[in-house]
Amino acid sequence: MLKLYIGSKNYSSWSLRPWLLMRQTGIAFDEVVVRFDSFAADSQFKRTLQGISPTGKVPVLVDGDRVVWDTLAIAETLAEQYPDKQLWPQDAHARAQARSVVAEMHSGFTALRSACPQNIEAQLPDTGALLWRDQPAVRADVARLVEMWSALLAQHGGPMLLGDFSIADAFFAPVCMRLVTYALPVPAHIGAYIDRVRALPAMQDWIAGALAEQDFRAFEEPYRLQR
Ligand SMILES: N[C@@H](CCC(=O)N[C@@H](CS)C(=O)NCC(=O)O)C(=O)O
Repeated sequence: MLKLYIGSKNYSSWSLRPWLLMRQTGIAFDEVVVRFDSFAADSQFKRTLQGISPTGKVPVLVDGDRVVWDTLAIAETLAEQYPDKQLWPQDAHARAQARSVVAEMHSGFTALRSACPQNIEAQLPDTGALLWRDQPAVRADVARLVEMWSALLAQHGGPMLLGDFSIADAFFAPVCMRLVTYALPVPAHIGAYIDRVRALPAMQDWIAGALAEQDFRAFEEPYRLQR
């Protein structure tokens, strides 16, 4: 059985991506949650991952003696291993688009990622309003998302970015959650896409898991002093 090591569901945006991909497409796996305590060398988190993850980070996929770390490598490995699940779109043109936006997410959107860390249980609209007012780089990241998602939804007709659910939607799911947590302004058709992602059964399961954790990790909380 495949084993997926993930971090705290409330905070770990990278973990959400492969978990959602596998759960939503029916790829069976055992989940191993390594909740964040800290990322110090002697933390429980790092000690648990020792000998499993060469980077000491999550997510990590373990398949027998094969270890795959880093979300993009995990997604590609699963797509190769489960061709019938069509994790990438079937059409070569759509697949090239999906790969491009996934790579763009994997290496980019740094302003949005650093200013608006994932925090599913929190509601931070006032913080979001200040970030929106003061950080042009955050506004630029959101503008790029709106442009990208609008074009893909218009071209492929929805409901997901490339038509059916694919790796692309899994990669942007944490961004959808951030836009909600920080109440960043987006047009109605983008809000509707975000709602469809949040309504995916697997996404609902992840959100329920995140809400059940009830941890407060100060190093993941630039904007709150307590829960
Ligand atoms: N590029 C990696 C990033 C993974 C990552 O940064 N994971 C975070 C949790 S969301 C982590 O494990 N951080 C521990 C640390 O930085 O020491 C991927 O795509 O999987």
